[in-house]
Amino acid sequence: MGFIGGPGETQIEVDRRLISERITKLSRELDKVRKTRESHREGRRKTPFPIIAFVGYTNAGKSTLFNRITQATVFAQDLLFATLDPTMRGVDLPNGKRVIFSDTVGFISDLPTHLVAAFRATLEEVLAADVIVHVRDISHPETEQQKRDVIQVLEELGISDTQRESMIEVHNKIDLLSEEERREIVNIAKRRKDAIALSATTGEGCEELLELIGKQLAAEWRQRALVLAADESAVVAWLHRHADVQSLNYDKDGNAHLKISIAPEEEARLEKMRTSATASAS
Ligand SMILES: Nc1nc2c(ncn2[C@@H]2O[C@H](COP(=O)(O)OP(=O)(O)OP(=O)(O)O)[C@@H](O)[C@H]2O)c(=O)[nH]1
Ligand SMILES: [Mg+2]
Repeated sequence: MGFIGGPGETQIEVDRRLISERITKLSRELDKVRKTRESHREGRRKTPFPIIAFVGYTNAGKSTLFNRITQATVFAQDLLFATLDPTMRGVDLPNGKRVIFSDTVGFISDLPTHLVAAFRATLEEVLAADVIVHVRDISHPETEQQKRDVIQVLEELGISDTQRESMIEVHNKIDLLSEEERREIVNIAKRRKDAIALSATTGEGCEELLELIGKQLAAEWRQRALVLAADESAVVAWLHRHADVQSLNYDKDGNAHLKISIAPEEEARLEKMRTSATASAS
């Protein structure tokens, strides 16, 4: 009994074989995830919406938060990749801005060395994120160590300065804390501009997270004034979808005078659109 190996195989040899089989299987699975993601990434780059990536230690509550936030307000039926990749979903923020949320694979310390590379590869799409949301299990006894591990992985991955500056920290699972601890954690987060205490399970604090994400996106945005000719109404419509239109007035000639706030990449698109329109008109 308990002896399931071939003739002459000791229990330790059997264990070793089973573990190595398990590792091979895991490697293969990670490889598959990476390949699928690579093929989707191409399509994703073309999405006109900013990407918000949830990262964090395993079990921190990323998927729970992802589901809570995206279930209430999902609009993604029309986006092809939403059906291809369940870890990406679209949401309208409270300020009306449309974004894509991305759930990622959780980080685990003491990963076997040869799995680390595969794991990192699955995380690479975080580099394409406009805002990184670091989800932490604030009720976990090792939450500080976990945070350090995650930050180290992100640094090694090579996140940009802008990503580092706009990173949001979610202190999740506050429902598991005592009343006193809870008050303290909530207050600490309130004093920081870049942190939110919440519970993905009860939903408490989730709305504030969406507001904060909206603010972080807007922080990189540029304010500008713009005059568009009467025949550029398509551009005005486009701006309503891709920028924050703060004011819009028409003069007697039908020119539109706008004050907008716009993300750098959208501004580049806007310039391109207007140049090509002028070129084809002349
Ligand atoms: N009490 C409580 N439990 C939570 C909360 N958020 C998540 N959980 C639980 O924590 C466990 C892990 O949640 P997941 O959302 O799967 O965690 P994850 O970060 O996606 O984990 P990985 O995918 O492994 O990286 C689940 O049992 C959740 O029900 C919370 O706010 N409060
Ligand atoms: Mg998950």
